[in-house]
Amino acid sequence: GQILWQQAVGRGQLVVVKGDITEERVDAIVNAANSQLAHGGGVAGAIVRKGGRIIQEESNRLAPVPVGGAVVTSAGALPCRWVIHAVGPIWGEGDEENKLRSAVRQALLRTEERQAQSVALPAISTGIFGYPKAAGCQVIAFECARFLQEATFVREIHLVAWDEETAHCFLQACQGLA
Ligand code: AR6
Repeated sequence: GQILWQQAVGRGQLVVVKGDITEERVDAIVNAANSQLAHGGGVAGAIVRKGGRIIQEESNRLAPVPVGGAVVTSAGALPCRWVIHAVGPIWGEGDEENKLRSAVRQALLRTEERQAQSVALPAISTGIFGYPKAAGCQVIAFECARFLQEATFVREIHLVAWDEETAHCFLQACQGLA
């Protein structure tokens, strides 16, 4: 994708990218999944269409995943090595901010456990799940920056925006980091 912004955080880099997450040149990409790991629409649909049904088949063996959790499958035909399925909250179910924080953090922990160096995340929960975009992007950017301060293996986190509004929200959130 197109790099919109990049800054050193801790020993790593936080990068805002505009583009399709399935094409990112990173070790792992994060999927915005539901608890059943039934990958229908949105970024999940794109990941399974491009990566192939092995991703859905492995997912079926790992489901259900609690809201705020994250699990790993292989990536099929995608250029990355792993897909990390993070389950964000549906807006309106309650305690959404903490659940989104947890989903991001769990996804990054799964990345670190694989000793992967680079990972790309979409704006989890802010599409079909209805989390307000600006607020959601702020939570995601903050948790990624925090993680980079303490990570051993993870050195590069890409925040990938598919649409213009999300790109703007990720940029605002990153520029507002302390
Ligand atoms: N690359 C990067 N970002 C994308 C892409 C892409 N190829 N496609 C969409 N987005 P969503 P959610 C953005 O709806 O809100 C699925 O059906 C999109 O513009 O994918 O967590 C799952 O199976 C938005 O900014 O995820 C779940 O049931 C962001 O990704 C449910 O949707 C997240 O939108 C999850 O909903």
